[in-house]
Amino acid sequence: MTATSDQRAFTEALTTDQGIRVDDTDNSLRAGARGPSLLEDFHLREKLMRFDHERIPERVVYARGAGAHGVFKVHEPLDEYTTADFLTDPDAETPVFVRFSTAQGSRGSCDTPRDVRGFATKFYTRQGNFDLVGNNMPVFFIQDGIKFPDLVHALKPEPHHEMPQATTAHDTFWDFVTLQPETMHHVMWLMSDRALPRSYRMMQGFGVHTFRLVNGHGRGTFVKFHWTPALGTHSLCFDEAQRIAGQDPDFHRRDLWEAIEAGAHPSWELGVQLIPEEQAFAFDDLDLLDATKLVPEEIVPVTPVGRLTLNRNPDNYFAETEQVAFNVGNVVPGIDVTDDPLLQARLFSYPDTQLNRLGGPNYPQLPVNRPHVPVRNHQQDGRHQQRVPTGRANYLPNSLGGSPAVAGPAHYPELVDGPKERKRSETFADHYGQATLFWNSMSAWERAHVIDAFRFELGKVATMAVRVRMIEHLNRVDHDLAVAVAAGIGVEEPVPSVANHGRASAALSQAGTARSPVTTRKVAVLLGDGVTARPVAALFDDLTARGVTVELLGPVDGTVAADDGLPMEVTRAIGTVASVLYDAVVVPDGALSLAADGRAVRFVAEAYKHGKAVAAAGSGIDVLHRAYVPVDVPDPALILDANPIPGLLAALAAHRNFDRDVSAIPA
Ligand code: HDE
Repeated sequence: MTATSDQRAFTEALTTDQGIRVDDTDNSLRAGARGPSLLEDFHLREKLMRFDHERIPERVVYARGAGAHGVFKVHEPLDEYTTADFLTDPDAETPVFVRFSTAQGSRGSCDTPRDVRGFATKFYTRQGNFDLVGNNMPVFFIQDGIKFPDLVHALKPEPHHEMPQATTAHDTFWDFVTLQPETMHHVMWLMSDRALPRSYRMMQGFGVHTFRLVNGHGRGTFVKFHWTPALGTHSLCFDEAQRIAGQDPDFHRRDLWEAIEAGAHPSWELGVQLIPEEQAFAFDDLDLLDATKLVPEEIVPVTPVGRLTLNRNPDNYFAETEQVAFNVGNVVPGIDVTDDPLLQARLFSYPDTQLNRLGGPNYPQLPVNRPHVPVRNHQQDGRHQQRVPTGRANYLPNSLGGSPAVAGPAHYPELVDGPKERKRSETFADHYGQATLFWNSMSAWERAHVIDAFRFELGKVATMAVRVRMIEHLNRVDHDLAVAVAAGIGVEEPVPSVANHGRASAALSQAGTARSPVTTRKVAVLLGDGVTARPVAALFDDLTARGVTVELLGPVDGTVAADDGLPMEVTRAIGTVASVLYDAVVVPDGALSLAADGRAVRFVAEAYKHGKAVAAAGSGIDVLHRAYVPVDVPDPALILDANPIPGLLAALAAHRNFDRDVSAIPA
């Protein structure tokens, strides 16, 4: 949306909605200065009426989000597979709007609960809008859309008291999960660190379903869409995510906004897994139409085909991020849906929900939803119609007003033949194999986090029978996992049942993510009077030049007196922030007061506990001692060198050291 509409920085006179100038917007019209307000005050009535009607229903799921504008460019023409123009013309710069979101919480909840994240992209192509409405996890809880209301009812706050908010750690969710074992694979993802992204800019996206590409000869190819972030796929740990929820509930939307404002435009590679239609049944242990399964990258590699870059923040949250209306059914020629029963149900649900949310059938006319190509048809009237069609012929065929050509692409002529029946395919029957695959693919620290997450969530479940049922399911995923979780939640150790198949897929682990660019990572430097000026200045200049954000935290706002006798300006007072808002902490030499400052000690202890880079020199090391940081344990992210910059850069690029034993750190 361009800033053509209302400019908030009014330079002209204030008016009512009718364009009438307003003489006073601070005092209502009264019968005498102390008398009652008068009904005839249309300005007062209009102002209050407009205020009273500001809210629209929030999304029934994925209510809390953050959006951004950007562009997509394909690398090489994909015309062997599709006629979609934006995938075949490398010169085309396709505008996009992306909305990231959490799924469970309401609009005013926080950004960092344990949750799946939405990654929805609207491509304004030259052939109309294509919406790729995906998640940051490649599979979904259920196989058939008819279960979606049950799933969402179970995971949302419980209906009698509307608690708890934005979390699955309660009885109804786990009751449902344990009675609907097709959820098992997605639940493994949900209990992993994938549910706690460090940033929207550092998470993968997936179309989840199998879609279909169709080329100029009418040949179809099954496709799975993947987004891979340029900054690597990185996560918070759970303790950190919980603390952030209080420190900065807007953590992810702020992160996205600030990066784009700073010109650090986040980008993702679009990748495709292509599967010829003849190979639809080539996989023994998965059905391409089953959204609870992924196709391991080792079996069908992901081919990078294009780049998405987000380069502009919305002008207005409501007009754009709130009113954007995605629909999985918005597919352009050359892309088609498949018979996945989850996808089929979504085809109904998305446009239906917009009618409720946006109040009528004309929501595609809203600026953020409008295709960037002409819209010509005889759809008419309805609430909030913005267009003024001319002429008398509002039907087809007609001989009185001209007729648009009816020459769109044909639907993919898939052969459909079968009895009408309410039945799941036998090929959807395995609910545990890929849950085991996921578990087998995790590194040691990832497994430890998964066990902790299960213990936390099930530990909040009051109904013992539900806990016991979940252990039975986990026992079919992996016996050791079940034993470890059971031990934490007061459930008897299960006896081994099913043997682990032993297969793994390296692509599923975040431990394998390559070292990432350090741009936009955040480093805190703790200051106090006497701090050594020269190393702090060198660190600041070096890291800032590499695009790292360095903040100097003082005991209070203003300055500290550095060892060179000069005042050193602080970025902000330590009491207004917390270590969880940074990726690393540096405690320089010379600031003797820090070791006696509980806020500094806690800052360091917590950063260490959360696997972050901690660098210290001279008297700064005393703060580490007070924080129980074991300075003698070899640790690539514990940097005690005279020049901490190389170590810090390496640790930031590695994201975190989650291999530390932090069980004894009191934070
Ligand atoms: Fe959605 N989903 N969904 N969903 N979904 C919505 O549409 C629904 C599913 C996803 O930023 C709603 O406009 C059904 C899978 C995202 O605006 C609603 C089913 C995946 C977003 C809806 C699914 C998603 C939504 C709520 C099962 C991952 C946010 C508001 C058949 C691939 C889009 C709205 C945004 C939003 C229904 C399953 C992702 C109610 C019935 C699978 C990212 O229409």
